[in-house]
Amino acid sequence: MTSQYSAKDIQVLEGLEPVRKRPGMYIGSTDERGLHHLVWEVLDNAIDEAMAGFCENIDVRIHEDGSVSVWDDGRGIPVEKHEQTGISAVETVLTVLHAGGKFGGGGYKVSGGLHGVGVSVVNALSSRTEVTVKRDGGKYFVAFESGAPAHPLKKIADSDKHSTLVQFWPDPNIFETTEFDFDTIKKRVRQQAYLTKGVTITLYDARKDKVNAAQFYFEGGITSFVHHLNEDKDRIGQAIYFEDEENNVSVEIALQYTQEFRETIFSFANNIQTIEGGTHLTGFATALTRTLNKYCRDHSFLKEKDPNFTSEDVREGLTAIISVKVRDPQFEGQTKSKLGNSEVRTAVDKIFSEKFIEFLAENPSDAKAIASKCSLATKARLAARAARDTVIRKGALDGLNLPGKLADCASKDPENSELFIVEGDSAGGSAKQGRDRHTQAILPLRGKILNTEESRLDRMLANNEIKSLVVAMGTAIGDTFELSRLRYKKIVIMTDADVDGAHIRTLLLTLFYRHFKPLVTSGNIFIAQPPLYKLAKGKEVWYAMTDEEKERIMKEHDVKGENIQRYKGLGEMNPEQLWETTMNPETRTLAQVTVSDAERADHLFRVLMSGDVLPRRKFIQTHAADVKDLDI
Ligand code: 0RA
Repeated sequence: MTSQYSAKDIQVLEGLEPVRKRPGMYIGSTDERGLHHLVWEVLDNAIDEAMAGFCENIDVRIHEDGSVSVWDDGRGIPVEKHEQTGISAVETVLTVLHAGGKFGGGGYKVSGGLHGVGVSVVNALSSRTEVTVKRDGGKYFVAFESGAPAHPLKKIADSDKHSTLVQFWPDPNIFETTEFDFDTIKKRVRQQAYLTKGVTITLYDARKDKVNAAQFYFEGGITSFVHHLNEDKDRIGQAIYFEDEENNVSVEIALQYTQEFRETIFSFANNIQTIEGGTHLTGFATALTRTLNKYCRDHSFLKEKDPNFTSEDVREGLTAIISVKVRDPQFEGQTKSKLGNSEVRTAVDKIFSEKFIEFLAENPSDAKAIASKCSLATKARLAARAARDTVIRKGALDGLNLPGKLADCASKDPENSELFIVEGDSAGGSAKQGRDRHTQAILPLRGKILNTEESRLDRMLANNEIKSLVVAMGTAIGDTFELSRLRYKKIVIMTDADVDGAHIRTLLLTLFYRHFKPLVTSGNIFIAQPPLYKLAKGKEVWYAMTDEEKERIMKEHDVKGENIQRYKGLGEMNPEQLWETTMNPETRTLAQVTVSDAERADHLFRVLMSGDVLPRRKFIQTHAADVKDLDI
């Protein structure tokens, strides 16, 4: 496909200096997440080579010294001289920002756009990087230190093989931690193996006391992924797989229904997970709804009097993977993880509806089981809405009056307004006194706001604490939810650093995740980071967020034991301290809540909030009369 592809295709854009100055701009952060980003970047390059059809094996290794290498048996990064830079292509790729050869359109058919910051970023953020390439009859070696050439490219042996090996030592001056996590990498490797049919990825951990290995090869690609996700679920019919290409968009979809209430749908564009969805997901959802409605009408599973299934109804219990490959992916949204290409919507819609209707026609018993599941979902939805309407009619969200406990801010501009949800009345009192009245509102929540069984919407709204929160936020809830009515741009959860605090935080996060998800995806939800310790010496005061920080301050400033106070709760801080350490926008740290890993979040909430499923099942059983008369 790319036989004339050579060094000249590689476009030279910028130098590496900005990367070391502002690493966050390129890899998001310098914490554990940012650190692993380096691995994703190097792995993505090898995966690209596999997607292009040139590589079958990839080995990822965590070495004994903590460095990481990725080896692949692809074509090898070109080693000939690059015309624009006068240095070899491989050195260009490693030292010039955005020189991956992915930007000229002459290289790979597709490549990851989101993580595609280029391997030069990895080089820039590593104290050492070594690259060994086998191709063109030779074995070549080149090394860099802090991004700068340390060992020029040299042929060190003859070889008739072709492969690329990139090994890097993350720079401890840049990263807060340089310790890689086997399970994090394993999860990623598994996911990439699912998405890249036929590639074998092996992962080794050679670190002392951590020796471990895993290998992934999925003949079935994303169908295997669906099987894996549904392992412990009660499945409906077989797993279905469709694959086709339309308008230069290649589309793969695997799906299977289950008896679950929740949907598990993951979408990918060029092997990058698109947490915020996008055009591939809307194309799929529209086609799924339309096709099932048509099929069920034509086969009288939907009677004349029945309303159509909603998109929600047909997704209940559905496990699906939608994976598209596009030449020029446009990533949008808050976290740049939403696919924007409009041609993808039509391609997915067309391919899926054609193949799915064919499948339903050829597999009537699966079709009937799916229709039955959708009808059940509709009944449950209507019953739940009736229950909620009753609550609302009874005045749950009555009076547009703001709750009495809310100490609102003076500003009416959401852009500069913040709502602090504070645990307990005493901390609430300190927060009210310490805050910036102009921009910061305080809503104290008393005690356990909810128990886990009460996360159903109508019961939630019957809870005064939640009701206050919903009214204060201004967005309403359920079908009437509107993000644009949010009264505060930032909603900050401020709880104690103890078990109760963690519980309340989890409950609130569940509430936001389940019923106000747009607030999470739009980045409106934050968690305050109050200090754990106060250290004092004479008139000087320091605050420490972690034990490590406390130790460091103790050593650096020679603070004796009795001058260290451990904060057990927010209530122990006076208003000035609370302001200074936790609320003052100039000095505080806020952790932004993102649904960065939808699968993990879903799992966490499911495990912690397993009460969510039970009451709903009970609820449906209560309405069994409605459900039983399904004559299918
Ligand atoms: C540019 C062009 C060619 C291959 C590669 C890059 C390449 C990059 C990486 C990164 C990790 N593994 C890799 N394998 C290959 C193709 C050059 C040709 O036509 O032979």
